Amino acid sequence: PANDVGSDAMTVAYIGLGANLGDARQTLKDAVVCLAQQRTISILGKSSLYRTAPFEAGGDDYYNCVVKLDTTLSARELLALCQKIEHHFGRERPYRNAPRTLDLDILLFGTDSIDEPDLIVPHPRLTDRAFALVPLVEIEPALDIPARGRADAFLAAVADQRVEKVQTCQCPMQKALAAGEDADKTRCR
Ligand code: A4P
Ligand code: MG
Repeated sequence: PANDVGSDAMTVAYIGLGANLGDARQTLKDAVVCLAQQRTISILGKSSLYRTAPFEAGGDDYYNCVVKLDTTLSARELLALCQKIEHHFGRERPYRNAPRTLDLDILLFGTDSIDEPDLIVPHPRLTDRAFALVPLVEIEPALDIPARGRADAFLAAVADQRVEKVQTCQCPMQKALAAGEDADKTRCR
């Protein structure tokens, strides 16, 4: 429609979601639904949910995941949307890296390299952090990070950071997978 925000050009972007306050698992699921309901966004993929050790931060374990999406928004519009969604989930910012109900970071926006005071893409700390890198490589094993190269090349350096997949799907396909059936036929998140 003519009154949609953004242009008609679509960009593939990756968003990292994190939470460690309240019902963090449920918050991440709801936030993915929230993104999917935007007219300007189509979800193309979602990683497993991961339980992760707080990195350079205190508080409880985090839950993290990554979504791949197609959007007509500009990077700046996508950032504004992410911040609006964080706000709706009750995000407060008492100090940097404070525990949070929901954090949405733009990890990649197409092949763009953006370096502005309030928006840096690719996310500057993406390759140092298992909680972002592991789910990203799960959904895109052959991913190239603009100006940095293959994403999976950075995995070894973050292998000491605790991240564990959480089984969220209780459907029959997941049970079949657990029972050892062909993973490709039973893939389910
Ligand atoms: N900003 C700049 N670039 C971006 C981008 N690509 N995506 C600016 C999103 N925002 C970007 O973010 C601060 C400012 O970053 C924003 O105003 C935006 O304009 P924020 O979300 O308000 O504050 P923050 O999250 O406390 O700081 P920051 O620097 O974003 O922290 P991080 O890097 O997000 O790290 N450990 C585990 N296990 N899991 C986690 O999810 N998260 C953090 C936060 C620390 N440790 C963690 C986790
Ligand atoms: Mg953030």
